[in-house]
Amino acid sequence: MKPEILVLGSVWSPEVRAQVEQAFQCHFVPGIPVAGQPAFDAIAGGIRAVLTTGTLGVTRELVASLPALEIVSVHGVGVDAVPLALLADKGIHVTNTPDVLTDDVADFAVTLLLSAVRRLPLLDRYVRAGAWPAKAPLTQARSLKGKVAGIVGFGRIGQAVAQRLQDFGMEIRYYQRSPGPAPERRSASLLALAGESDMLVLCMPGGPETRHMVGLDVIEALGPEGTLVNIARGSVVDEAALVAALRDGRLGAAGLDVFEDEPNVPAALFALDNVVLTPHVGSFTVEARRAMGRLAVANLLAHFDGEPLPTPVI
Ligand code: 8YV
Repeated sequence: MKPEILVLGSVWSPEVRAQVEQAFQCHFVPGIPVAGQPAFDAIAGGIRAVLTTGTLGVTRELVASLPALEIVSVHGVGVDAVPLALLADKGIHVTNTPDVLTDDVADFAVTLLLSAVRRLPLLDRYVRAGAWPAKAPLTQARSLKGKVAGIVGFGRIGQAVAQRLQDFGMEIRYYQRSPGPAPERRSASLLALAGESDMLVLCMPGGPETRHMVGLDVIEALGPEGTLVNIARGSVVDEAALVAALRDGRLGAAGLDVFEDEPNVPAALFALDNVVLTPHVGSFTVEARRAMGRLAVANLLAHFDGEPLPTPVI
């Protein structure tokens, strides 16, 4: 008998679907199922694994309704949508998909930074609106070269971003709570880093420990000439403070791929020329998503074959 698994979300490629359908008895559900729904209650007792996305994760309630659960495989590097302590207590494994998305996410952080600093969407709108032949005024942008990039969260993705920005001629500084490589580049605090940096790129993990780490004080320390890029999680920024600061010029510009209440983006941002908005697409390339899908499935296969998990979190 094939193990029975829940596959949550609607991001699965035909390749992933074919792989899981071959190895498992699959129940595809677009969102998080809720106990009490007859169709779910009928299968819940037999579910031994959940394959889920980084943003959906699993809820405590879902875990409580799956008595036979052995493993949660997350398609993504961030596991902030998964109650890790609860799952560890129950002896349930959790895996994620690190490394295979690092380069594409780092490329995207640089894309957002350049787009915000050089105001790419504004220039695109300028041309489309016929403002060029009309000689409408256009102000000059700023360079990256010679500026200080502050990286918050100096893990795999943060370091990959740093490497790229160094090649643009930027000076790299960083902050994270734990000591990291190149200690001479680590600022004493996030607030200090924001004061020392022209551009801040957020690469830290989400979750309760980093919630609203970037508040009004950090935003104001970055200042009217500063640029903020967030490819981490919406939860790491006090979004209301960010919107207000962008609106009244206390922060220069921002490039945002993630938001507090995805897919809902504060409507106040839509009217602002100093912000670039994208729909959580850092790893959204054919290559990264293919590799993430394969790794997420490989973790499930290894578990049921009794092999070591390729990329365990717990
Ligand atoms: C995806 C992500 O949006 O890896 C992460 O943590 O946020 C993204 O790559 C998501 O996990 C896709 O399932």
